[in-house]
Amino acid sequence: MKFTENDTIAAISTAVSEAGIGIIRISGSEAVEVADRVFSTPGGKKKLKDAESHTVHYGYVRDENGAVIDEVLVTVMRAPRSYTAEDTVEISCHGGVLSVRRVLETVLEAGARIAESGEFTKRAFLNGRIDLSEAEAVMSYIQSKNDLAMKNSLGQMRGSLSSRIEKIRGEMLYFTAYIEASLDDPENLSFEEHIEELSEKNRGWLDEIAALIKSAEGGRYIQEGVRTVIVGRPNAGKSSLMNLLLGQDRAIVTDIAGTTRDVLTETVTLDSITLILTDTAGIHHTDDPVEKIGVERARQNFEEADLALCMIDSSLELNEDDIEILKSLKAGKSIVLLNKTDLETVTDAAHVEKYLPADIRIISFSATERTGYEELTDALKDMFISGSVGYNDEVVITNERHKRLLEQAQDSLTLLRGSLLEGRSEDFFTVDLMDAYEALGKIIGESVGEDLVNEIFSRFCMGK
Ligand SMILES: Nc1nc2c(ncn2[C@@H]2O[C@H](COP(=O)(O)OP(=O)(O)OP(=O)(O)O)[C@@H](O)[C@H]2O)c(=O)[nH]1
Ligand SMILES: [Mg+2]
Repeated sequence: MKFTENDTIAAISTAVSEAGIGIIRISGSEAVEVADRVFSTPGGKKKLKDAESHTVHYGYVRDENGAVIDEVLVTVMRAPRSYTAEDTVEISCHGGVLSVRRVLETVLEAGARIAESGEFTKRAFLNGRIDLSEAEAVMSYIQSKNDLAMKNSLGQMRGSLSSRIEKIRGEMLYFTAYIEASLDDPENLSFEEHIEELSEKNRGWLDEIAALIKSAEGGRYIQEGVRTVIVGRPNAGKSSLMNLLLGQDRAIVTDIAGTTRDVLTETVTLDSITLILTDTAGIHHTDDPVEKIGVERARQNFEEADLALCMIDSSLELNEDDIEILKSLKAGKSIVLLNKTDLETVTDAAHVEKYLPADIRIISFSATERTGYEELTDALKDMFISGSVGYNDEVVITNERHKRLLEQAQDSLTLLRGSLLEGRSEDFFTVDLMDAYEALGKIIGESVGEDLVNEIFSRFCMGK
């Protein structure tokens, strides 16, 4: 790839808010010179250009008139042993919003250009220190909402996905080369006797790719969270459940049916599973125009959710609204909570089961007493993360781009399987093998275009 630039860039790499310290990162061929123009040690003699790599220096950043802007520590990291694989200087200053900005401005006046979003990581990629999937994992790592997401992206940052892709690609290349050679020199080399071996390898590749694609399903839950909607008739205790899960009184709870009118969404992480939790208005038939809109919104959220938590008031008989909701619950995407079990039971699991269209878990619950809470979190883990990254070291695909490319490779290898079964000629094999090889290559960033690379890195945050 040839769109490498190494002009010197700079940006604030920490959050811009009042904090203990703020860091300005400078990277590029003139990083050290630029830093030397603004930095001086107390004695004024020491120059960063003479400093060894990976050393820290105390001193001041001064503006062009020599006035001190901040007291700082400067870290020098020389190419290629830095995040970008270029000469890099990091200035740690006092973390005031204004002071950090002033230091950045001074660095820019001294010859650096402001970095674009993700440009440091983009350079690490363009300089070959990390591949594209590893760079993308850096972003997922920063955005992780729970331990599992963090663990998975950390693994991918360190090459857990890349190494699997590279292994398969290496094997593909070996077979392609052998086929090409036998086509060139049919007298001395024959691929005939390797066809069985290729068929077997292809089965292995297909299995491995299918498993990775399958992991993407859980991957979305791990990375982004499970879109969860709390549904039920008015007064069933939906908002009480919302507050219980959030650990704070976020939604209004009253004994008046129809308290919640609009949808309310909050993100919460319970024991390594993240829920994007939506409380809704009680679903029922009403003529009130405001309530009607609320009920409509509730239904729409219910349709689109990954998970419905259906609240049933166990102290009352099931009514039409309950029954309608129970009938519309989907297998694998619903849990029924028999709420208010601290009161005398009128409706039990057997009553509810009659209306369920599938085998759906029913949990005895009390939002006020917190009964059933553990059982609920266990059920959530069973449904959304068991068998994936939490319990073993499998790679989980959390990136849509990776998933699409894996599917492309799968299509090509399926064609290859057909050609092998039908006993077609060998040049058919190489075409499909090479298509699959290229699709997998794009995951790690081989032969991807400049536009795509720019697009991917533009989604990063500033200073990363
Ligand atoms: N005894 C008992 N009361 C509960 C329980 N959960 C909720 N309640 C009470 O039931 C009433 C309704 O609770 P909410 O959480 O507002 O119910 P909701 O489903 O959000 O109601 P709407 O927003 O009106 O649809 C309140 O008085 C709660 O205190 C429970 O487990 N046991
Ligand atoms: Mg409510």
